[in-house]
Amino acid sequence: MKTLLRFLFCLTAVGLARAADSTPSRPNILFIAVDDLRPEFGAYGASYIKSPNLDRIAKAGLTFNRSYCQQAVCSPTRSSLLTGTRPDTTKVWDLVTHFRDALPDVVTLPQLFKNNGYFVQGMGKIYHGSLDDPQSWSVPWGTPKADTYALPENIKLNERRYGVDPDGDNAPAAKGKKSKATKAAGPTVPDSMPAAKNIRGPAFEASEVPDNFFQDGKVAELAVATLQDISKKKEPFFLAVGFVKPHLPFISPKKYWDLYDPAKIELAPNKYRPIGAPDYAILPGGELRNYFGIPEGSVPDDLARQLKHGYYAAISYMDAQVGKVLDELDRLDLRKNTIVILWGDHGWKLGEHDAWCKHSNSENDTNTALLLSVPGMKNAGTKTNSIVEFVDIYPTLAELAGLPLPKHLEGVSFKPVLDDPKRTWKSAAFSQYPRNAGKSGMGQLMGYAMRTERYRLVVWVARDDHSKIDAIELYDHNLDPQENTNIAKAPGNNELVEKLLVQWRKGWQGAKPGVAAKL
Ligand SMILES: [Ca+2]
Repeated sequence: MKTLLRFLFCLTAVGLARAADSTPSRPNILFIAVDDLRPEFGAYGASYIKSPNLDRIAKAGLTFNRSYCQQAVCSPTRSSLLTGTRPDTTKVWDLVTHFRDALPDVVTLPQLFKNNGYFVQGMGKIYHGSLDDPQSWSVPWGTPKADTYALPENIKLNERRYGVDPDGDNAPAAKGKKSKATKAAGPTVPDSMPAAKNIRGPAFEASEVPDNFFQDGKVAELAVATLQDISKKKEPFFLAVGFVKPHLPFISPKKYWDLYDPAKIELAPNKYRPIGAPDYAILPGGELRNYFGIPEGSVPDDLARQLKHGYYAAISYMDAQVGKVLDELDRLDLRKNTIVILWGDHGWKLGEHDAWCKHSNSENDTNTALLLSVPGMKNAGTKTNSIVEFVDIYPTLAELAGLPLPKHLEGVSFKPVLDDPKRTWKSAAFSQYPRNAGKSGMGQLMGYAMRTERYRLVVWVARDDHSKIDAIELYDHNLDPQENTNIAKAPGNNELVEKLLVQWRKGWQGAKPGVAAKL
């Protein structure tokens, strides 16, 4: 009898051990969002920008050269990424609409993790402004308050501001409240808002203050403290940490400003609008002109150099804060079971096309920074040219964590690209941007962009009738990577445009891996 009992006990013990083996612990997720960071820093080959900590993530992960956001401005791109759907589904084309208006029951990316047993916490800029989503978090989202400027004269200048969204996107001061006028008129187009010129403080500043004087330093400290706390929990965590630099104003403690020699900062070579593009394709950037001392018209070269200096310094400042969070992850020995993802919410134009902003369908604005590090990945430290979209981040993280994919998703997990960074993937990425009016009295327009491996096609259609085309842009990245000349009407290109239009009409469903022919 004793022998039989011992035998049964052994069987049970083996069975339990097997069960434990077959359900490995789920990975933690460190989800880092960076505001207005374009894919230009160390990991992207721009060694003149000091970003040792972003580069650490790249060294332990994969760097995506062809990652594209779905609409190049804060709330639309974030709403799209975090719901895994595109702007025409979220109906968030502006800075005041919440995605829950159109998608009341959508399960967001952090919410999916919460619903599957994760402890989910968010801090800093994750959703835009005050458009938070309480359902996404296990505990309320929060951000430490901090001053924007450190120098007294700049604080005074900034106190003149009124009636402008705090994000600096030149939108109304709704601050999360919905503007009835805006809702009735359709999407808000940031650059078309009445100009509120020069009402903020300066566009850049360097001051002798500690890192935690500004918001990003405080958010890093909160993230470090939170990691210590949540690492003691039984359940895995999803920690979302949002940094607001290098968004305007380009401000950082002076030690980061001093990393750069202004004489070595190169200015954009293409200080002109794309030749042959419609006037509305690229706007000069009302956002920058909200800041004190920014003149109308082209930005003079000496000011351009100072602005770029400020942007680079702000990247280095943000990078140092990312480093504090990574250090704590290492100190707590969590890295071996934590996926780290870092993304910039869209690109930016630092003088390219004579513009200083995002808000367009151009490569400068839609091509985004994306780094993804998965413990034990075999291709750590490499780059990929496979085309991915921000809507793909949701299914990718869910698949990596072994979570079920909701049906509403409009992206595709790019986990196979992690295993084979050279593989052929999506045949195109799609972005969009609204404009107020076309040249032919067509009323409100939506520009829908399609980026294939070689071309960028942008089709500007009437908002209420997509069969009405106001203008087409076409750029050949093999010959014109800066998108300086629209060749849609160039002699001999009719057939190419028609061919690309066929692919464009198939949209994102037609560009999934293995579906469409490459162009
Ligand atoms: Ca942004």
